[in-house]
Amino acid sequence: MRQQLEYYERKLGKDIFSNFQLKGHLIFPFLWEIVHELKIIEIVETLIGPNIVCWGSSFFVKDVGTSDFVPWHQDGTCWGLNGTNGLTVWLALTPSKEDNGCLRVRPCTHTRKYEHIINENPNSMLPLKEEVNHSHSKINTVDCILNPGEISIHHMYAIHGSKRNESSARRIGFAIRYIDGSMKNTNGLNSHATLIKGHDFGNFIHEKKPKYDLDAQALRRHSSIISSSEKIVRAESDRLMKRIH
Ligand SMILES: O=C(O)CCC(=O)C(=O)O
Repeated sequence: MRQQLEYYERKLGKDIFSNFQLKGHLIFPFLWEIVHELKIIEIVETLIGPNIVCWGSSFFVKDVGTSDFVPWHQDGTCWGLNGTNGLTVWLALTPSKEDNGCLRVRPCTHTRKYEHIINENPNSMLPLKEEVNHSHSKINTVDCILNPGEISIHHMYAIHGSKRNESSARRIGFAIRYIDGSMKNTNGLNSHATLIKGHDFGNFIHEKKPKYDLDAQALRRHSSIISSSEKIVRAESDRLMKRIH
C-alpha cells in the first residue's frame, strides 16, 4: 500500500497525500478495499454494532525534518453528528514509534466532550487546526507503537495527538473513521458516507467505489464530496470554536 501511494507521489510530481488527504478511498480502489477489509470490520462491529458507515478517511504523513505535529483533540468535535458511537482505526503504513511521532491517546477521555479552540499554528496537521482548550496533562498518555500493517483504535471522543518526527524516516498513517449507521448529520447539510455493512437508514448519500486508480469520474465526485464535507465541518467549527493566534 505504501509503495502504491509513493509510486503515484513520484508519478504525479506532487504530494498525493495532501491532494487526497481526505477520503482517498474514493480515488483508489486499493484504499476502498482497505476500508472494507473484513479483519478490520469484524473488530469495528464488536465495538459499534452491525450498522457500519465509513464517515471519512485521512492520511497523516510526517516527513523527516518537518515540525508537523497533531495537537490534542477529539475527532468527533466538528463532525456534526447526533451521537458518539464511532471510532477511528489508525493503520500504520510505516513503523510508528516514539521517535517518529507515533499516535498518542489519553485513555478514558472519551466520556465527555471537551471545549476546543482553533490555534493557527502552521505546523498543526489538522485541517481545522483545532485543539483541546482544557488542562489534561495529568491524564496518562498511551503511545500507540505500531509496525506497518498494524492498527490502533480510538473512540471518536478520545483525546489524542502526536509529536513531531525526530527520526530519519517518514511516518505514514491512514486513519479510517467508522460510525454507527443510525447516527446522522445535525445541521441539515447533505452528508456523504460509504456504507460498509448493515443499514444507514437513509441518513447519508452513498459514496461509490472508484473504477480504477485516479478514475476521472471518481475524481469529480471526490472533489464535490470534499467541498460539501468541508462546509459541514467548517459550520461546526464556526459554531463551536474560538480562534486564537
Ligand atoms: O497520525 C497522527 O499522528 C494523528 C492522527 C489523528 O489525529 C487522527 O486520527 O485523528
